[in-house]
Amino acid sequence: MNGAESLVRTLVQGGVNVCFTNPGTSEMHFVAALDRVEGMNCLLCLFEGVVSGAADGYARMTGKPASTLLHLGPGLGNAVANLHNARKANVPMVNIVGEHATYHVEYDAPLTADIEGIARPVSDWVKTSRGARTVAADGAEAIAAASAPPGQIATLILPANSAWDDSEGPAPTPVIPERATVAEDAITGAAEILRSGAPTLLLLTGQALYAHTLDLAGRIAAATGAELMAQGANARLQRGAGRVPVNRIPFVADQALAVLAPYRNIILVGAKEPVAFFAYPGKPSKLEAEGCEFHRLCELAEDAEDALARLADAVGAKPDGAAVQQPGRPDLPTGELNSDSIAAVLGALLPEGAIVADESVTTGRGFYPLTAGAPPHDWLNNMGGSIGLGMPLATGAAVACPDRKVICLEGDGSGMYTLQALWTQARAGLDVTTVVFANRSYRILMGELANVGAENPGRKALDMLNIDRPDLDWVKMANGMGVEASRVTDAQSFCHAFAAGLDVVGPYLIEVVL
Ligand SMILES: Cc1ncc(C[n+]2csc(CCOP(=O)(O)OP(=O)(O)O)c2C)c(N)n1
Repeated sequence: MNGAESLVRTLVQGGVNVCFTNPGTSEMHFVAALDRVEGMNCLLCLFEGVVSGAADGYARMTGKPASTLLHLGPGLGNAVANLHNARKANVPMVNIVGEHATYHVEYDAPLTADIEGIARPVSDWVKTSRGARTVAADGAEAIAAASAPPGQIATLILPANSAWDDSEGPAPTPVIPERATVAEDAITGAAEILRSGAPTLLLLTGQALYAHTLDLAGRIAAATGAELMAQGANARLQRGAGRVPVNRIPFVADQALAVLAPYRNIILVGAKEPVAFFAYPGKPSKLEAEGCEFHRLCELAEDAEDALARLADAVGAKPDGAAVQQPGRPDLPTGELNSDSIAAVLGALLPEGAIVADESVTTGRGFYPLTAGAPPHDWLNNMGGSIGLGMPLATGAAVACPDRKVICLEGDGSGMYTLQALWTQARAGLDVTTVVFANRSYRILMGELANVGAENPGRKALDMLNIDRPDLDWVKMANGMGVEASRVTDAQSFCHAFAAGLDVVGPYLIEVVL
């Protein structure tokens, strides 16, 4: 057995049984090994940003790492933006990056690059295999590193000769570390604050936004009068009818300051202290009201479910005490297409168990209220702010959950970065309905221009913010990658197209012209 096969067997035995790939010559032995080893589902992606974004979506929905297969420094480089997003989402991921044979590196062949240097800023763990006899053990170490709570990016660099030389077979499955439980001090401290009667917010993210954990937070809120809120962006938020409702901190810094203003105490449950997305002249970076104090119940890597359960006991929260979202769907709208009418269509038709990959940028800012009473669903955000995640994220979520409908809400500007994901969706028959908000602009940046104080944009500046001339034809682009598609210009036709997309088992795209 060669090193590549020992690595693939180690991955499969270690529970890593999906690989998103874009290979080259140096990865040929890994690719060949895929045919000899049962149990690895391999999906080709036509750009590496799709590879890394899909692995992120897969990990968010399964809690375990997918592997990626990338071609030397440039292939890894193409994957970097969505690796950045994945790292901010704290997902587990095992990257396998091919490298020249160890003896070939010194000749500076065209693809020679500082792979470790490219990997380090977007990885929590980086290792170059030293040879075929240790590559399986390195793979096992990578799985353990990726799986360390709350989830890490592990990048294993695989020189071609460590793939083709003889190995000693697969390495044993590593021990996956458990989440640590929080010390009693954190529980008693939080309970004391909650009993003080001062206006208090529980700010949640990570595990705390999974339905059963959220229920504990809801019980604490009901018992103490505290309120709940989620971070502005979250890896996976479980919401809908019958679940404890939570809103997110708004993106716009002034709005965020306003919603946080009433609280005297903010208890962080996995969440970070909130900061503005950017600095703006004359505005604070930290989103904190005067006199508000932050307290930490648990870190993201710690066991939020255990911490909230203990806190619920400490404050005497009743079982079944949480206030949950009542079911309710808006009426199907007619007339103009805008953020509200789109939200109404989503709220009216969102199927039970849907997974929403949200990169809707400005169009989607108001989608939460009208979708709150839809049947239970999961909502995934871009955590790293690097656009071009939505379609890959949806692709990975669909691979993870083949029995659930995935809905990708996508800005047209963001969508253009990684639309190759549509081809992978078509090839694998993935059940994704993509809605592209074709406002023909980088609308968010129009607002940012004013927010940073750059006034009176002229023709040249506006040309950098509009993506018209020519208008993008999303129907043709989707069709060209094997995905059925339609274009809508009013709310009623969006209702029909969205319903049609949901009926298709497989990918479908709707261009919503705004
Ligand atoms: C990788 C990367 N490049 C550029 C940006 C800057 N940027 C932020 S939002 C945006 C445009 C988003 O346009 P679109 O998806 O159409 O949404 P809209 O603003 O129109 O709602 C750009 C270019 C970014 N965040 N990430």
